Amino acid sequence: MRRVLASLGIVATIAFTQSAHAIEVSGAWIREAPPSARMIGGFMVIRNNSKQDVFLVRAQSKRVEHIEIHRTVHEEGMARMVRQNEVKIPANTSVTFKPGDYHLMMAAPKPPLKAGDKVNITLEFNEGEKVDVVYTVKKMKMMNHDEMPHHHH
Ligand SMILES: [Cu+2]
Repeated sequence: MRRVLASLGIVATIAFTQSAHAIEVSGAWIREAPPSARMIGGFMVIRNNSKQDVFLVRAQSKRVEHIEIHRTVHEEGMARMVRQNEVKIPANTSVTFKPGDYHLMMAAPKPPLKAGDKVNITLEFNEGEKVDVVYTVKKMKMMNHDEMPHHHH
């Protein structure tokens, strides 16, 4: 009995820590890609409710591999994707990851993800903060820059 109560205490503590989080992630989705696609894009809105700037430094998942943080940049009419070591989320501000801008880029898993699938990705911020996010796979018929060849550094 004592052991059960102790376990419940731990659960309650974790729940409290998460609800007190200064970082909120919403609208998380991954674009459904054709089976031949090697890379897929992930998108979301990251809100920083704190008074300090935070930096997204890493994304990890058990379901998808090689997640990189990218930004599509436009130079002289050409779009290319540039890997980001970090993305600043200024204090009391939201940053939107969307097609043609900041995005997560990851290896397309086999078998391919289908619309409606859920993918857990952990976003890691500076100072060790981690936020677990559920991404929903959705269809999007629009052409965008995520399908362009990668720029490697
Ligand atoms: Cu990319």
